[in-house]
Amino acid sequence: MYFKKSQMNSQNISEVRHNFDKDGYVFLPGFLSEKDVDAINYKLREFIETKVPDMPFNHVFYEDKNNPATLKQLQDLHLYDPFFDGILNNSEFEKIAEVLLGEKVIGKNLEYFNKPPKIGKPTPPHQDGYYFMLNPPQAITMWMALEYVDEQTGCVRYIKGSHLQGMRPHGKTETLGFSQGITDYDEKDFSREIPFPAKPGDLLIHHAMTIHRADGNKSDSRTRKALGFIYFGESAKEDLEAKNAYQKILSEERTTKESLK
Ligand SMILES: O=C(O)CCC(=O)C(=O)O
Repeated sequence: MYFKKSQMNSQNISEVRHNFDKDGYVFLPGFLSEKDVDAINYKLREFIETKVPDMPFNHVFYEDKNNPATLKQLQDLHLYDPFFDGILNNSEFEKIAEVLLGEKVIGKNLEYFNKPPKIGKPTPPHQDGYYFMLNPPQAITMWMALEYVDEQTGCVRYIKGSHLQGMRPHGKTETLGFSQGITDYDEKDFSREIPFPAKPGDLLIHHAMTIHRADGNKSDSRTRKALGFIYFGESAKEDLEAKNAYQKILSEERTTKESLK
C-alpha cells in the first residue's frame, strides 16, 4: 500500500542491502508519496484528538504534561488503530525489514515522534539494541519524516559503520522516551556524525547496533514530526525478565516524578 514499488527492483534491493550491511543504515528518499504522507498526517491528527486522551501514560509522552500542544511521543500506535497496524504489519515496510535482516520479522512498535518548537529536547546518542535486550541483536528501526526536518529542527544523525563496533556503555538520561544514552560519547564521535535532513516521505533505516542521535528543536515555529517502526528478526531472543524489570523501574520513576510536581 504505502510504497513506490518501482523503487525496489531486485538490483537496487541488493544494493540497499549491501549498503545497510556496510554502513549500518540506508536512506531511501521519497519512499512515500506526498499523498500517502498527507493521509498519514490526517489520520494522526484525528488519532491525537480522539484516542490519545484515553491512552495510558506509558504510551503518551509530553514535554510538558500540562500542555497537550507539547506532545512528543506516542507508543504502539498499531495496537490502537487498524490503519496504523496496516502500516507496520504485512506492509511494504515489513518486507524491506525482512530483506535487510535476511529473515522473517515481527513488527514490535509503531511510534510517533515530535519535537515541539523551542522545547523539543535532543535525542541522546544511543544504540537501540541497548533498549531492546536481544540476543542476537537482530533488529531494525525505520524513521520516516512526516514533514521537512533539518539540522535546526533536529534531524537524525548516524555514525557510519558503528553497528560493527560493539555495544557502547549506556547510562540514564533525563530525556523522557529515551531514558538511556551513550556515556562516553566524545568529540571524535560528534565529528563522525552524518546528519540526514529529510523531506516528507523520506525513510531512514538503521540496524539495532547503529549509533545515532538528534539535536533538540531550535526553531521558533516549526515542529519535527516522524514515524518510527521497530522490527525484530525472528532469530532474536528477548531477555524478557530484564526487560520487564527495566520497564517497571521506568514506570515507577515516572509515577514518582509526576506525583512530586
Ligand atoms: O526521532 C528521533 O529523534 C530519534 C529516533 C530514534 O532515535 C529511534 O527511533 O531510535
